[in-house]
Parts: sequence; structure tokens; C-alpha cells
Amino acid sequence: MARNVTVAGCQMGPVSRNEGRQVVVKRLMDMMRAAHAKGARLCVFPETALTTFFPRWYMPDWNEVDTFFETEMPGPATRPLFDLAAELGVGFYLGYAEKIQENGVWHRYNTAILVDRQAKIVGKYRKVHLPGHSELDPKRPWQHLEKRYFEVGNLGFPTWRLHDPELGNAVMGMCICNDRRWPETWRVMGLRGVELVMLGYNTPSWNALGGGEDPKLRLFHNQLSLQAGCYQNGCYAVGVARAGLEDGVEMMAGSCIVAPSGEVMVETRTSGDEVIAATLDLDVCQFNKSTIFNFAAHRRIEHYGIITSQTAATPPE
Ligand code: CDT
Repeated sequence: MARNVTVAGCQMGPVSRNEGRQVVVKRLMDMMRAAHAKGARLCVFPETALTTFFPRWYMPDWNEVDTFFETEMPGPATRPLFDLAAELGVGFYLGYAEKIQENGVWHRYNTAILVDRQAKIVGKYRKVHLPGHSELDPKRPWQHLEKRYFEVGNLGFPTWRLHDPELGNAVMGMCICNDRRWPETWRVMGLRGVELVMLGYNTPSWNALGGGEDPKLRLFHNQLSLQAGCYQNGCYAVGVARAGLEDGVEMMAGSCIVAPSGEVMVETRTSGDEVIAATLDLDVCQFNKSTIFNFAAHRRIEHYGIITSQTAATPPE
């Protein structure tokens, strides 16, 4: 029997610094309803979806920083989203800033959760590839202080199979924004049989350091990363932006759903709240996975050790 799942990418327009959680959650709920009306059983929301993308500001006061973090999930503001998910029978991926106490120590992570169609949290991922810097950089017109506000994720790149026929019993994986640019992200999930990668992103349309990158090129790099990841690992991806002019910084749109062939199936047309959806035939993943990217037959791990034993490149003299 065919394994199909209809998924939605729920792109968000800007969230201003003063926009309360309740207003944001209402926007997410409106998109979840629209996704359900399109037949979707799974919604993907952006990275840090509940607030503005706050790493663009240097905040010396950690009390102020903490206003952007969630200490419980669901909490009072997010509970209505979970209730709606259970009512509609729609699962979701949600990115948020997580503050959590473990063994008596507080930690902050850039996190995404996988919530099943009964509104139970069944998976958690914490961003591994944190971009940017940890101290104020006066040369930049805006900051990218993820390395200041978040710790490197400590959960690796797991995959999950929810055993839910409405979700095609898909093998699912999660990553967040900058992770999508790193082939290692995709290959680790590929080695865990991933069929559907969900990812949210907050990408400024311009590089704060210049470097000749215009918005068109930045958009190209986004799709290139998703297309290569899907093709090389035989999986689908749903990549979802928070877009538009947010607190003075133009954020890239271009949310899309990519097939295992590397082709873009559907993409957003606006920089605002917009829902895209596609029905994925998960059995299509098996073609790449059993032919050109049959890992068991063709990988040559005896030559790959350097990938996990060093970070910086070491060119010859
Ligand atoms: N959020 C995030 O990871 N954004 C980065 C931009 C990095 S610019 C310092 C991205 O890879 O899109």
C-alpha cells in the first residue's frame, strides 16, 4: 500500500519585538487551520517561531534575553496551538528558544519539537550548527549572536518513525536553519533512514558582512542546500522561513518543499504568512536509497575518518 503524507510549510511574515506570544500563536493557529483545509496532517513552522529573531540584538542584560525563551512547552501561551492540533489531528514542527534546568544548571538552546497528531511531544532537536558570534560586533549593521545566547545542541540528529498511517509512517528528522548548509546534517539523518526532513529558518536577505551576496544569491544557496540534501539522501524536505521586514532587517522568504529528485515541488510567493502544501509519496525515497545512494553498497567509510577527527581544513603546503 502506498505511503502518502500531506505536509504543509507555514511561512511566517515578520514578528515584531513587541508582538506578544498570544498574537503570534493565533497566527500559527490560523495557518494550521488553513493547512488542514488543504488536507495537511503535518505543519512545519519556522525557527524561533514565537518571537522576533532576537539574536540580531546585543543584550547585556540576561533578564531581557530570557523574555525571548520558553521555560515550559506547552506553556499558557502555546497550549491553544496544542489543543487545536489535537482537535484537527494535525502534527507539527515548532522552533522556539528553550531555557531548561538540567542537573541544577540552566541551559539555553535553539530548539525544535515534533508534536504528533494527538498533540504529544514525541521528538526534540537542539540546533547544532550555531552561526554568528558571541560578542558585540560593531562592524555589523545588525548582530547575529546565536553563539552568545544558545549552547550547541546536545541531542545529535535523531530520526523518528511515528507509526501513524496518516503520516505515511514516515521516518522524520529535524534540523534548524544554518544546519541545512552542512552536508553532515543530512548524511547523519540519511544514515538513520530519514524520509522527511523538517526545518525552519531565519535568514537575513543580505549578509551583514557584505561579501557581494545579494538576496537572489542567498535564496539560491537556500534551495541549493535543500535540493542537494534531498537528492543525496533520498528524502523530502520542508524548509520554512520567517520572512519580510522584521524590526528593520529584511528576512529571506522562499519556503519550499523539495522531492528526493532534488526538484522543488512547491514554494511560497510572498514574504508574509503563507501556507504551502504537497502530498508526498514516501516510497519514492527508496529509488535513490536503493540505487545511486545505496549507502550499504557504495559508501567508503575507510576514507571518511577525517570528517569526524578534525574541523579546520588542512591544505597541502
Ligand atoms: N538562523 C540562522 O541560522 N541563520 C543563518 C544566517 C547566518 S548569517 C550569520 C543561516 O544559515 O541562514
